[in-house]
Amino acid sequence: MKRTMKLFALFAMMMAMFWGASSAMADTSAPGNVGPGQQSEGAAGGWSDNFDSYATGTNLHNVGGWKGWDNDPTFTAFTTDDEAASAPNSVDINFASDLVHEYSGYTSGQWVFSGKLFIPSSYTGQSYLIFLNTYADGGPNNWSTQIYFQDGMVVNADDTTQMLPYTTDNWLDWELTIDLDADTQDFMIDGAYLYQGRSWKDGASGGGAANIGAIDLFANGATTVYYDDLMLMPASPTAVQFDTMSATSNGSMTGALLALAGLSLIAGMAIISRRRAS
Ligand SMILES: [Ca+2]
Repeated sequence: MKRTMKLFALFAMMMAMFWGASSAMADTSAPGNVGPGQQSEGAAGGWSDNFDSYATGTNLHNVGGWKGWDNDPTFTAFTTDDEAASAPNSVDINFASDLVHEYSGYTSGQWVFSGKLFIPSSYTGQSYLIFLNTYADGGPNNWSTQIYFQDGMVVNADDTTQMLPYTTDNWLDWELTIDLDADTQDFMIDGAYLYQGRSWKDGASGGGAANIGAIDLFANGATTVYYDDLMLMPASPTAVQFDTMSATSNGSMTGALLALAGLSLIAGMAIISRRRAS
């Protein structure tokens, strides 16, 4: 009887964790979950979008928290299945695209903004990956990070001595680590640092805020580049793990994966305890 109760308790725990994991996955890209300030577990909040919850060919203006710059539909972008790091979709940033997603509540701590970028071999132009510490439709705006891709090089627009070569026709991993307390940012692409220890508040415009305001995927007239698997997460995985273990949704893919890992562990423990009992 006791063992039955134990197994039932384990089953209940597994279901609760699975529910937490499912909610976290379902929350992906929901505009309501754009920052820790708007989530139940503020300390471990995050955001992600893999563009797979939208139909292929979706105009992202005012969808999933995305919009054209200044809330102008002219600057929108569309999901596509021409390339995808996670199937079926990525987002196609080309010509007029100037696609913005705002965040709120990210005003302290250490965060990692990561994603994948695909630059076709036929690519021409100067497409930008931009982060702002302050964004509002019509302004005021303050830029922290402006990185462009041109003629085979990844370049920091605010210090063009900082550059790295890129490879084409494959998915490149990029990662921006932001320490809002220490006012630093590090940018890594394809396993190499473009820069480290650069100021976040004074990274581009200068005189900015300790705040993650928005990402801006700006084609600047260039031909197509694709982005996929965008994610904004706490730099410390411990915070996420605690959040997941309490079986609450944190709106993050990593949280969901940690929950699934926890599930496997509990299932393994159940098997061991059954073996011991028999
Ligand atoms: Ca995808």
